[in-house]
Amino acid sequence: MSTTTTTAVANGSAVYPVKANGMNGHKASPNDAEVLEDYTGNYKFAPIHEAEVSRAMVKRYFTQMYERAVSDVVIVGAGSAGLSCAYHLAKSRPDLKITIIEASVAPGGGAWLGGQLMTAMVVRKPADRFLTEIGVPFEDEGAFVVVKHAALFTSTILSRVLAMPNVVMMNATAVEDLIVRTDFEGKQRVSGVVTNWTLVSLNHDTQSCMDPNVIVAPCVISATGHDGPMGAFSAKRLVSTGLLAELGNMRGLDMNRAEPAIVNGTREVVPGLVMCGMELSEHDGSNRMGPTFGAMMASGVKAAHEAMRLLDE
Ligand code: 48N
Repeated sequence: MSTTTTTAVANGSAVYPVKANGMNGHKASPNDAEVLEDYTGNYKFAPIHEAEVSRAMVKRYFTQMYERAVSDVVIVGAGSAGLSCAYHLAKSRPDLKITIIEASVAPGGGAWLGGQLMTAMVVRKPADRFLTEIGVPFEDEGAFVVVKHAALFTSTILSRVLAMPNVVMMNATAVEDLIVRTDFEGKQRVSGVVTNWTLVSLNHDTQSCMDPNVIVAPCVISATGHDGPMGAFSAKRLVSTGLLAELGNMRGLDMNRAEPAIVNGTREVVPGLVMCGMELSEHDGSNRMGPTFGAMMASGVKAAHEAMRLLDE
């Protein structure tokens, strides 16, 4: 059924024929209806059928889910470290299929605000070079720089990462386990991640047997932070699976010790798993740095280098 109706448009504007979009396969297109960007009360959209919206989303999401079941790199956590890693890795290796898994609906982790919910973000030099590279303006205070709002960094790095053709991000999706394979020498290697919708992962106590999904990848980068509902996820899982004897547990705040320790400690902590950002402070027992973010950016970049080394082995 496809009918053409005409709609008188008020305020003396011309009358535009608007063709209703029946489900008989007629696809709405802009030339089916004069679309009016008229803010005098006559704003008009091209016609659509609700099912088209659903199909546009479902087709894309599940196609990428199918294609990314085998990825080259999975990055767990889209906070400042994970996103900085994704940016540098995707830019350096556009051939790699990089899949980011982020448990929250809103990616960005703790980098939407500075300290104590205040808005400015402090970044110690030389990490300001990363801000310059991605195009985030800042005020220079000598030994450090200040981004006027942390969200300016996070929204910029997010937009840069999501614009990269080889990057797919699945937010509201949790990594709830690691794929660990044992080779013929008995050596265990992380070979991918186990995923579920975050709302499911957080409700395993309310409904049993809600089994997960998997993504296999020769390299997993874990950047799940030190707090939050699933903070330090991989570090804790390494302990419970016996791949790590015990957690180092993050130590008290010491900016001058913490930031170089996190950057220089960024590494492949077990075969196939690179760890970066504040999750590393829980793994290694290094200090926390508090409301300064340069180490997250530099650690993310180093994790990208570690991943490239690992993949080239
Ligand atoms: O921002 P975070 O928490 O982690 P980082 O390491 O990127 O940045 C840490 C930084 O914000 C600080 O904590 C600052 C520097 N403060 C230091 C201090 O001394 O207090 O991002 C981690 C992301 C979050 O978005 C989580 O939702 C996500 O990881 N996440 C997960 N995503 C998927 N699966 C999981 N299991 C999971 N766990 C956490």
